[in-house]
Amino acid sequence: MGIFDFFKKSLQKTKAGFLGKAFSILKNGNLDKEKIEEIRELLLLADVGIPTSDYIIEKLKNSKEKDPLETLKSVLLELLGRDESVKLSAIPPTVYTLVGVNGSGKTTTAGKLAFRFKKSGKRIVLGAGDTFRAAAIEQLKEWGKRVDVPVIAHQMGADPGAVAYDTVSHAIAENLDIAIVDTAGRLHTKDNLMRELEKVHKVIKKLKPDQPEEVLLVLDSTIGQNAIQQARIFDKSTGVTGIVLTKLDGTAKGGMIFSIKRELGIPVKLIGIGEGIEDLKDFNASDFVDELLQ
Ligand SMILES: Nc1nc2c(ncn2[C@@H]2O[C@H](COP(=O)(O)OP(=O)(O)O)[C@@H](O)[C@H]2O)c(=O)[nH]1
Ligand SMILES: [Mg+2]
Repeated sequence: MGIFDFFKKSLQKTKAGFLGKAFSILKNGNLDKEKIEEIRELLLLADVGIPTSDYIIEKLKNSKEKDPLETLKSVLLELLGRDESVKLSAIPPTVYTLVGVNGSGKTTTAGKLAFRFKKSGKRIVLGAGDTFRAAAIEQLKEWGKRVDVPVIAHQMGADPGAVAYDTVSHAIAENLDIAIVDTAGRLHTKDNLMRELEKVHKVIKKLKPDQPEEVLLVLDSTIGQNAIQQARIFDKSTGVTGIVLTKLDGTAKGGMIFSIKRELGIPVKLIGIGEGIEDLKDFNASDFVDELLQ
C-alpha cells in the first residue's frame, strides 16, 4: 500500500467526521459570519481545543488570501511544525523509553518500532519495564518472537529500574544499536508512577549519560483533548521528547493533533494507524494535511 492509500484508509474517520465537515464548508468559498461560527463549532467537536480553534478562526477571518482553504492549509501546517522523526544516538546504543497511560498503545508501539528498525538492519533489544501486570510482560515477549528480537524480562512485580538496567547493559555488552524500554502506565497511582519513571531514566543515564535519546509519550488519539492533560503530567516528570499518536485509524476526534505542538511544544514523531506490525509511520505533516483537505 502506498503512502497515500495508507493515509486514505487510516484517515477515513477523520475525514467523515467533524474536521472533514469543517473543511468542506471552506471548500465552498465565501466565508460569512455564520459559516465561521459553524466551522468553530466543528473544530471544537473534533477536539481541536478552544485556544487552537480560536487561533485558526482568527487566521481565517484576517486572511487576505482569496481561497480560505489555502489559508487553512497554511495554518494547519504551521500548527504541526516541521517534521521530526525519532533520533539515533551518534554512539550506539540508542535508548528509547515508551511512557503513557495503560491502553494507550506503548507495548504495541514497542513491537512495531522494533520491527521497523529490524527491517532497516538494526540490532535491537526490548525491555519489559511494565512489571505491574504479568500479561504486559507476556505481550512484549510475543512481540519479541514475532519480530525476532530478544526481550529482557523479570518477574511480575520486579523493579522496573532493574529491567531497564539489564536491558541497556545487554545492549552495551552485545554492541546493539537500539534498546527500547516499555513501561507501566497506571495513572491512578500517579506519584508512584512518576517516581518509577524517573528512576528508570536515572538508571539508563548511569549506564550511558547521553541516553535515553527519546522519551516517547504514547497518546491514544481517541481520547481527544484529555490527551493534552495527560501529556502535561508526563512531560513534567519525564521530559518527553516526542509523541506517538496511536489509533488515528479509529477516531473522528483526532483534532488534538493540531493543538499538541502549539500547547505543549512537543512534536508528534510517529503515528499508529492500526494494530498490525507495519501500522506505525513517521508523521508527515504535509501528507496528512493534504489528505484531510482533499
Ligand atoms: N486500532 C489501533 N489499535 C491500536 C493501535 N495501537 C495500539 N492499539 C491497540 O490498543 C490496545 C492497547 O495497546 P497496548 O500496546 O497494550 O497499550 P499499553 O497498555 O499502553 O501497552 C491493544 O489492543 C492494541 O492492539 C493503533 O494505532 N490503532
Ligand atoms: Mg503495555
